[in-house]
Formats: sequence, structure tokens, C-alpha cells
Amino acid sequence: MKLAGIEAIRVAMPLVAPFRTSFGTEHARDVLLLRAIATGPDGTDVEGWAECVSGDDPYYSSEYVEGSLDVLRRYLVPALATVRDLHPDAVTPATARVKGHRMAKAVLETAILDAWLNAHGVSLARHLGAVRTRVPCGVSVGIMDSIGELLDAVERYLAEGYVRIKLKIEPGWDVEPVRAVRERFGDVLLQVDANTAYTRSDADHLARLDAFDLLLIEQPLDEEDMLGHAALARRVRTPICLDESIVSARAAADAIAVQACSIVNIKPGRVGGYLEARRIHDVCAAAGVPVWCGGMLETGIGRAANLALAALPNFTLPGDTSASRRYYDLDVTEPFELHGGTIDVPTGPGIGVHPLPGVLAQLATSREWLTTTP
Ligand code: NPQ
Ligand code: MG
Repeated sequence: MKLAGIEAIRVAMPLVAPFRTSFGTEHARDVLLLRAIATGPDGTDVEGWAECVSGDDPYYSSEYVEGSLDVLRRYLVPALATVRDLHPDAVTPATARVKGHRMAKAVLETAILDAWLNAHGVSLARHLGAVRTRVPCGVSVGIMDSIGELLDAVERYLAEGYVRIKLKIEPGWDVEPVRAVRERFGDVLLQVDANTAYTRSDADHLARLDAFDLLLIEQPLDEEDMLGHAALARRVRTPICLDESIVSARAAADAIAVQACSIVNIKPGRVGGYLEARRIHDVCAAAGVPVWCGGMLETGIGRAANLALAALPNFTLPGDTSASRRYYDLDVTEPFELHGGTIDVPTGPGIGVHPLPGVLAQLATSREWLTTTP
């Protein structure tokens, strides 16, 4: 396959409601999409689409949209010019000289992967090794101004059919909201996500969450504090799950080896793409560690690919793979909908979806061709 061009498209996506976490309140996403154009083996052109999960600001991770676009424009896309026969497996080696920037590398690899799969008529789900045609879905619920508001939100999501609730927590918003949700909604599958908001000295406090039979506590401590998580895992009964700390298959293997976590959240953007995400899945499966698919407020483009990943065998916990309307009134693709607590895994070639031209025309704020000239 020969690369003909890569276009960067930025799309303004207002959220249906503000989403508050320990690192800030989001009102909208400035989404970066890549559109790769390539010439397939039979001489006809194919498109590949992918979404970058960088936030507007470097508050969840060090990456952010302007930075991701900059490194794509200056380094990552030009690095592909040296590759003659472009295959998805060639993207990581071609860009390996660039340190970090995993979200930028992920969107590039995924756009090439989608184009290549489109050229070969193979779905991403099949390519990754999916074993399910639909996946059970959970929902992530932000920090609210009051317990009453939180209970109303959880009630709505349960009525929509979500099979698992994840509460965002931070110091001052943890034991009481968890208690309130547990008392009101009985034995619903429930977990919490701290996004690094606690320190090692909070271990006794976090152990109070043991009373509520949570599935897991996600990323309570700093992303670099692997041994702190191992110490915390010995102190609390609730399983520790890592998100921000797991940046590669090696990091996953190390975290498991030192018993820093017993469950792993996999986000392809955070780890450099779907191929590394599958390696993490395999490392965890071999160690008997369950995984689940995280979410980054994706549009239908990122959501479609996440559903394919979540259909792999060791994704045994419901993911943050919510329906389009959890985040957006108007999605860039045909909306993904929940039925019976599940979403169908796309079956078409590649990621199985593409942006609706009318929606893109309405929401795009800029379009730019990235040059492949080194
Ligand atoms: C998590 N996601 O699991 C993330 C956090 C998150 C669904 O809880 C812009 C960019 C907004 C990145 C909001 C969920 C974000 C973001 C939340 C990441 O930790
Ligand atoms: Mg998280």
C-alpha cells in the first residue's frame, strides 16, 4: 500500500453536559481526526480514519491536541515518507525515534491500519481477534455538586441499560457518594476512578471503600508510583486497576510482576495504538489479569475502534464504551446506540464507520494536509 496523503481535521464537539473529574471540568472536546488516503494493491484509492484522544489541555496526560498535531506535522507523518510499502506494522518502527507522544502515534497508526484493512476488506475486530459481536457497556459518571444530582444521573444511566457504573472520585467526594449509590441502587456493578488524586498517606481512607464491594479502584495514585500502588494493594481489599500508569505492554508486565494492580484499563491512545493494546491484552491474559476498555470521550470514529478491541476474549469487565448520546447530541458518525446494555461491534471493513460529510462540514474548525516530505 502506498500513502498518498494525510489530512488533519479538527472538530468542535460540545458535550451534552459538563464532565467533571479530579483534573478539571470538560465542556467540549476539540477533536483531532486524521484521514489517510492510500493506494491499495489493486490500484484504487482507500481512506483510513482515526481519532486522536489528546485532551485540549495536558491535565489527564502530558499530551494535548496542539502538541499532538505539532509532532504529527513535524515528525511522525514525515517519518512515513521513508517507508516504501506501507503496512500497519511498519508505523511503529518508522516513528520509534520520536520519544513518547503515544496518542499522536496511535492516531497515525490507526488511520493507516483502517486504510489497510479497507484495502483488504477485513474488519478491525476480526484483525485483532475479536470473539464477540456485541459488548456489554458501562458508563463513567463525573463528580457532581451534590449527592442528589449524582443519584439522578445514575438512575438515568441505569434506566438506559448500562450494566456498570463508574464514579469519578477525589478527596472530599469518595466514601459518601459511593455509599449513597450503593444504598440506593443495591448490587449494581460499581467501581471508582480517582485519576491520580490520592497519595500513599491516603491508604487508610481508601480502605474505607472496602465496605461497598466495588469491582475496582482505578488509578488512585500518581502515574509513576508503581510501588505505591503495590503497597496500597496490600492495604485494601478492593482490587486496584491501573489506567494512566500503563503506557505499554512492558509497563503492564512490570505492574503485574510487582502486584501494583490486579486489573488493567486499556486505552489504545494511551499506549500508542491498537497493536500495542492487543499486546497488553495478551500479557494480561497470560497472567490471569482481566482487562476492560477505557474511554476518552471519543466520537464515533474512536468509539468504533474501541468496540472492536473490547470484543477480545480477556475483556471480561464492561468498558467505558458508552453510547454516542452519553457525550454528544450530534456525533460525527451514525450514532452508536445501547440495546440491552450492549453495543454492536462494527462488522464492515476497517473500523467499520466513517464521518458523515454533512456533520463534518458543520462541525470542522480547520483542515490541513500534513506533508509526508521529510
Ligand atoms: C479515565 N475517561 O478513565 C478517562 C478520563 C478522561 C470516561 O472516565 C478529554 C480528554 C476529556 C481526556 C475526560 C473516562 C477527558 C479525558 C475524562 C480523559 O480516566
Ligand atoms: Mg481512568
